[in-house]
Amino acid sequence: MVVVSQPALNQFLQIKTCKNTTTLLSGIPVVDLSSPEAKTLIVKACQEFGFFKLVNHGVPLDFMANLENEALKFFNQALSEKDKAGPPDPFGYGSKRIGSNGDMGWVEYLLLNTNPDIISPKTLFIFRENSEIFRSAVKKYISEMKRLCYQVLELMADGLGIQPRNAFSKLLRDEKSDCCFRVNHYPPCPELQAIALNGRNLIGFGEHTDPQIISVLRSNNTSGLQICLRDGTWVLVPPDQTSFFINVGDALQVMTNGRFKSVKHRVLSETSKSRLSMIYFGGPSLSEKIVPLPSVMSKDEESLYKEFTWHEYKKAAYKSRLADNRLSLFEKS
Ligand code: GA4
Repeated sequence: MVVVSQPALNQFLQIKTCKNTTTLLSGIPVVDLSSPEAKTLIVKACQEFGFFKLVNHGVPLDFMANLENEALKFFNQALSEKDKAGPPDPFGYGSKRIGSNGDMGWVEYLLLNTNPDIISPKTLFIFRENSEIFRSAVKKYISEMKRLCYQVLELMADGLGIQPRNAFSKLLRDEKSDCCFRVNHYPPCPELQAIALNGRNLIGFGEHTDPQIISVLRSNNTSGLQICLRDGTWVLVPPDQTSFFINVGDALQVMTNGRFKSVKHRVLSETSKSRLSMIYFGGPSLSEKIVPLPSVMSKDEESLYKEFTWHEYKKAAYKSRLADNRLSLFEKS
């Protein structure tokens, strides 16, 4: 007989389940960063899916593996140790609660801000209390993520015929850019799955779009990530620990006046294997106005959105629930 403690069961019952889809995204767009076709394929993928897989990216595989190992060491500690880096404000260690408006998921995480000038006390605490090896693995990984984002954003601008080609990337290069880094650990849940789920899956991280410009995700080889196609179908994204998955965020949707789609995605928990993902979110500085770039727009085209700053958008995002359509607040009627 499977015995599950009452507190574990209570926490589990607060987390939603959903029916898993069996569709495997066979036609997932794959972009080889070293190919001359990259910019064309990136634009096509961002228009159709807001999502693509990036291969031949040049990020050393051992940077990815080292950080994964260090993160697992953190998550394998006793809860009382991890809780010293929480509760998230939104940075720090969090477990099951996502944001502060009642969203829950079968996940524990570390959220760090990455700008050394505006580093949060919780982020500093995590680095102080954990090994120098962890700190340096995060640092190396993040500098690769920055480089990758600049390169991808410049290819996007090139592909869209935008001048100058750093029109997007300069927002992340800004010394006040508001970028953050998240490590999500989805523990396995075999007992709970067996007793109560009846073929449904626990939601690890509920459906949402990312508010920023761009997100770069890397996971271990455990599946769980799903994206929502434009017709509303959910499809599984087969994991690939050597590649990155790029998401268009809400801000990039606005800056391209809706040409690029910010992709709705979610993670459903696996029953038997733990999933570890690391996501770098590239956002502009708080004072940046998020408006369609003039060189994207055709003659007489009007912005689909009211003007807003990244600070205003972020404030609205933090008042919203994960699944809310945050951009609808800023759409012109
Ligand atoms: C989704 C993307 C990033 O993980 C994140 C998340 C943030 C958080 O976990 O603190 C939010 C979520 C995310 C959007 C709506 C709000 C804020 C949780 C939540 C319910 C760090 C981000 O920037 O926005």
